Amino acid sequence: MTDCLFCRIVAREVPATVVAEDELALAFRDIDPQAPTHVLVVPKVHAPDLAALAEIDPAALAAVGRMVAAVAAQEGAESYRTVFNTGAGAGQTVWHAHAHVLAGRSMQWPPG
Ligand code: DGP
Repeated sequence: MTDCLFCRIVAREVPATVVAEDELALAFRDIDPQAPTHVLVVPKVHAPDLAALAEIDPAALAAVGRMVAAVAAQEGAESYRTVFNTGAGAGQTVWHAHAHVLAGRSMQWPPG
């Protein structure tokens, strides 16, 4: 058994509210939502962050990008924010690449 939380969600060993899935990626609701829509889109393959995913499996990275747009459309979001936190100083807490899809409220810039 892996100790990666998102690998375990992909394997359905840890429950999550899944909103989209294809061969290469999975989307599920964040357990601590920061907006009315807050969905995480993860590659099924393990990679610790965005850059590593681009090296390990570019097709999975493309699938994540397509799923981000599909989830936003599914949620009825005309505007949305996509965030990849990379590194502890940027707020990354789970070391499996994931896109946050945030929508349903106005967004500030610069982000905090
Ligand atoms: P980050 O901080 O960028 O690494 O984002 C990790 C996100 O994962 C954070 O917003 C909270 C979410 N999260 C942590 N544990 C769980 C879990 O068990 N289930 C779900 N659905 N989300 C989780």
